[in-house]
Amino acid sequence: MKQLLLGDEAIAQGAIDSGISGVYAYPGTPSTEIMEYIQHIEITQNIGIHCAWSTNEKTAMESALGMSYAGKRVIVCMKHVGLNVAADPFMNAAITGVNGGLMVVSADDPSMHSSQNEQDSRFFGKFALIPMLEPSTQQEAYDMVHYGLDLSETFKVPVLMRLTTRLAHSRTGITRKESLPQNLLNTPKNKSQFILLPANARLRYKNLLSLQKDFENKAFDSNFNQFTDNGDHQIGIIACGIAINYVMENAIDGKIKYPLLKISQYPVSKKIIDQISSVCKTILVFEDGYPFIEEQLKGLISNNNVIKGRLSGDIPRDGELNPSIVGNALGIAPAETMKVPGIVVNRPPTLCKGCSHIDTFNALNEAIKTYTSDRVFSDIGCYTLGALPPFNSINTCVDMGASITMAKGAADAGLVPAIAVIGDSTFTHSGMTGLLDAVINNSTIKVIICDNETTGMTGGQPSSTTGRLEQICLGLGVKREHLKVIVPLRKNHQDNIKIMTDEFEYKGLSVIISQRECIQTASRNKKF
Ligand SMILES: Cc1ncc(C[n+]2csc(CCOP(=O)(O)OP(=O)(O)O)c2C)c(N)n1
Repeated sequence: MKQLLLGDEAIAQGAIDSGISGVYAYPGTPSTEIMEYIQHIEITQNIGIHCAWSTNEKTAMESALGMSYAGKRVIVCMKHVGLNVAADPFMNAAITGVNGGLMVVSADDPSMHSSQNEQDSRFFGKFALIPMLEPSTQQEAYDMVHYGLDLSETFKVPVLMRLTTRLAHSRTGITRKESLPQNLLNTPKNKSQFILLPANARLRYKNLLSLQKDFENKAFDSNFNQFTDNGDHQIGIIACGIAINYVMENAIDGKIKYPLLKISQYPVSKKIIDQISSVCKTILVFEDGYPFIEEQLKGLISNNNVIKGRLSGDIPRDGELNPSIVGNALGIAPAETMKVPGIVVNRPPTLCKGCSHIDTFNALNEAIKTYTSDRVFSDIGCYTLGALPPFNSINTCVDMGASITMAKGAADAGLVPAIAVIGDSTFTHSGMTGLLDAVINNSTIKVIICDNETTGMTGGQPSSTTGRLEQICLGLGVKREHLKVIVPLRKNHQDNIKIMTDEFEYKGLSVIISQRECIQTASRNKKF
């Protein structure tokens, strides 16, 4: 019987059925539903799968590596920018290798539906020199978790799965496999494998390099990669992951007349590319994200071939692909059924009615009036909407944690006071170390922590700070007399302005915790 699952849920179910003992993750669209599915399914408790949120992607990656060290299967999930945060252990996990199977799932967001950039995680897989999988359907996503964890245990390396928003967030029927039992506790036989002292690391690196041909051969033999020579050699199509669907949506009577190479397992080898480049002079590459394959093709095919894709300008360089873009590039007119009717009108996001951030920004806008309005360094979360009217309160939003550190840098440059606005989850994710820098320097920055007791932007996951935020700040060395807690409510407006104004005048570090539960989680908890 088929089970109707989102791409993210298919990965989660695939992981459960593959015998994982744990999933580690920090929320981030479009990856969040993987962890949420595992947390909410009954079997998780019955068979004891560890599934608590991590404080950030780096702690998630390292915990997963620890679970793999102990011999168990594990997945670690994040959005693409999360992989930047996890990059240090991710890169080094390729050198240590793994013991129990370890799969890293990174969900990319081309078109930036809910992200600051549209970086392509496939570069990280190539950078780390590990095998990579890119599902084109939810069924493949499910199957690839089994396959990937086996591959990871065969070669004793982490395996990266890269997917994109459309696949993560659309549903189809999945046929499940039989469930595997969890691995037994079993630490590595090689006692130096995980000790990356230079002498060991050099050996480990040579070992990783020696596996590259095997990874290529595996990709060549893989059922996830397929070549079909459909006869008309005028153009050859290479399509990766979800893009294969956009090609097939342009099929006439279910058929594409050009040779088609589907790539869903990496590394890309010359052998795979030869299949198509030997029969077609012109090759058109469809890949969501960056021109990852297109760039590599130059080194893999002859000078006589013509490569078309995002780099050549035949396909837009940015944004996600869709059936019309693919159809246009193939010279196929869109069918009437493929045209998107203009009934969905974009509307700008706004803070929820009754959101605590509204009162925080209203007070901040008053308190800052005696200074120039160019000094509020913000961060990523619901409160980033303070950038929009009617607030227009913030001047920056770059990456998680950057509010405090950018404010510090600006204060070091003489822009005092500099103000940082950061959410509670973002604070523990990557704000705490920046605050420690500011404490050590007694920087004249004013850190406003918008503590709504949840990770609001990604749907209300628990926040690591709840119930311990003041102690964390004090523990980091913030002075008691300059650690203020306010309640952002309209009735406290004047008091809150006064507290902010007084702290803005102080030449040194202040932290103001603006604390009121998120209106959404409060109503879910039936407090209203
Ligand atoms: C490295 C990274 N990981 C995850 C995300 C996704 N993300 C954006 S904001 C956010 C946390 C928001 O929570 P909080 O700071 O408490 O603010 P709130 O939305 O509750 O106001 C998350 C998880 C991201 N943008 N970057």
